[in-house]
Amino acid sequence: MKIGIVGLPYVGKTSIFNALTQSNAETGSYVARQRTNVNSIKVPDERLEALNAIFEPKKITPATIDYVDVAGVSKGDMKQSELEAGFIAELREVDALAHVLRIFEDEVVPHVDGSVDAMRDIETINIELAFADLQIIEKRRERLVRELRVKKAPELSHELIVLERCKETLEENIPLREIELSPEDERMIRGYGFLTQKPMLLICNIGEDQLDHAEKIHTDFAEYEGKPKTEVVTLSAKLEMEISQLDEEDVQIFIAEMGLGESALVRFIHTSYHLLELITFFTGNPNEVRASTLHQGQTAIEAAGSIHTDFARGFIRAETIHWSDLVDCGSLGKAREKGLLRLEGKEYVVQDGDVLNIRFNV
Ligand SMILES: Nc1nc2c(ncn2[C@@H]2O[C@H](COP(=O)(O)OP(=O)(O)OP(=O)(O)O)[C@@H](O)[C@H]2O)c(=O)[nH]1
Ligand SMILES: [Mg+2]
Repeated sequence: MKIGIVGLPYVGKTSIFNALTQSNAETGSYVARQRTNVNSIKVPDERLEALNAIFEPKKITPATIDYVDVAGVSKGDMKQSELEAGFIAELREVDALAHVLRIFEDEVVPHVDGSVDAMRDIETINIELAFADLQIIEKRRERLVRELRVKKAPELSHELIVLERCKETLEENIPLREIELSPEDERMIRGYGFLTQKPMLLICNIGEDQLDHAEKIHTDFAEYEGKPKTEVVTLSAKLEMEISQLDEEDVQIFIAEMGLGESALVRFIHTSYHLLELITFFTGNPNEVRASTLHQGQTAIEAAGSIHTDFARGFIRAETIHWSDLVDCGSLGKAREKGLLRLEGKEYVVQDGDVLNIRFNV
């Protein structure tokens, strides 16, 4: 899973990237703006600890999320063709967008539009993303119209109708993630990598001095939170970046002292999973206990294939048990004795927390 971090200049994108991925990318300079930062995080998961006790493996492999902190260019700086080749091309590949919004007040840090106004900024970025999508639609439409002039092709006519609808939607200032499409149409247009179709996580970047009002600030965005495939997270990038540079022990003390509860980053990760409708399944043996990510509704054979193509090619069945049942039993052997290991076939829809023992033969 890959998440692209977007937003206006100097809103704290790279600070959040650093906090999330424990990186040290440069912040707050012109040079820093030109650079795309890429890194992945290990998804913390308490269930891995419990499974560690059962399998006693040589290594534990958590699930990962990749983050891309795209160079913070804005339209004014570049020609459309350069934008398209640069950061927009990078964004087409991501599964979701995290839009960082500046809420923090700091006279030292300039705002490109002169004042702090997150609602206005959401619209500014939405317009930019919609504009990029409209360009793609325009190009494809021209080609379709040309092709349809010389031959009859029902699937192309249908595509044209769907694209017209997308165009009208964007022109009404509605992102594509908000329209309802049939599953086939959705799959078809997903091929274009439309930016406004991607799920959106709004990250309200508040200052350390605003922590007490975090809930109030969050509720100001309730309207957005209610929209399809949209979630809101409130955190302080600067604070989180500082926390991410502490030792594990100090983190706990610090979080308790600041009254932060669950760390903002853990919240961020959980929200990302929810937004993307992801689930986690586990595999375990004496070598490795591993957490992997799937989309809700994906099947056992897809789970197998996500680990290794051979597992999918030679898939026979998956011995399946919910992780908590396995932990209650204490071992796979005990679980088998008790008849708690189910034999599931290719089409089995994997559930969050399943432990799969994939039987295959190649
Ligand atoms: N006071 C305060 N400053 C912050 C906060 N988050 C970021 N900053 C500062 O804002 C400046 C810009 O932060 P960056 O993380 O580089 O922002 P960016 O969005 O990556 O900026 P560009 O890549 O240049 O577009 C830096 O000087 C940060 O220290 C915050 O929560 N509070
Ligand atoms: Mg940056």
